[in-house]
Amino acid sequence: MVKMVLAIMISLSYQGFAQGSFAPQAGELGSTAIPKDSACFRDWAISCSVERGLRQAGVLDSGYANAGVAVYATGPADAPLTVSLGDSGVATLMFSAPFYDGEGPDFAVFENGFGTGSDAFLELAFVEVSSDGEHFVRFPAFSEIPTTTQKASFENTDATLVHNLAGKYIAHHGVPFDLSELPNTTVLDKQRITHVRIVDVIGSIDAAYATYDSQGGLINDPWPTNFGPGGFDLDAVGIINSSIPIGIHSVGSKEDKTLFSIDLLGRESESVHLLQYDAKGNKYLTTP
Ligand SMILES: [Ca+2]
Ligand SMILES: [Ca+2]
Repeated sequence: MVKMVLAIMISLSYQGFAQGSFAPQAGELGSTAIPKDSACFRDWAISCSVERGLRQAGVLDSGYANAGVAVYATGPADAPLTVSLGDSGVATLMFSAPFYDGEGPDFAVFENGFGTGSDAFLELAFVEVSSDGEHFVRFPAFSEIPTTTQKASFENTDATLVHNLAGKYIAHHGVPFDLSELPNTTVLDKQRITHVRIVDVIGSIDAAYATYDSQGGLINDPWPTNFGPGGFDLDAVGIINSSIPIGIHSVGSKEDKTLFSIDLLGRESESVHLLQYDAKGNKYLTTP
């Protein structure tokens, strides 16, 4: 009985900390954040194009966000090297190979938020994917951030209040996205995704500039952010369920022999064979 009461008290106090329905910030119990160095990442963006948004939507002479360059969103997560999108700015990324809806999350998006627990500065963005570079389908985003007063330019956000929005987690911690959470549609092949598009959430609760979640609710995000690094700061997109084809990677050389590892299933681990070739390309040793 004592144990049961204790369990209920712990459960109540845990829920007491969490304001919202979703997973908490990186480092907190139950967080879904994926550290950038996780071995689950098999591929990273190889190209990124950016259409910057204004520093402040509705204020034309605010100019465009200009911090960073698009190439900072390619390769592994390495914030502070990020590209700032500005209000409703868009980044479109491509990869070494298509990726697919496998078990669990299929890719993750990295931003440069900072802070700990529920006290973190976060800038949010919608995430969309495409299998033809033309039709993009948006992940159903959820925001429970109260919308009674505008979140100020440097105000913090509790990660438990948002789901399926990039920027939910602090720098060097990826926000996972699972293709199985997308609606089925004939314009998207979930087993062959080729593009990821990131669209900045403006964050204003003024209906003239507001952006909305999948339930039609306003998303209240720090705003205005009228400066060069305004809006979502994209660091990287890491792919988990990549269909990188059979890989042949040089892993070193020994005397006149070159060593390769061959990834026969396009997946890491179990099926790696080590082959050795001489300088003429003749195979002379295979290890299982
Ligand atoms: Ca999946
Ligand atoms: Ca980066």
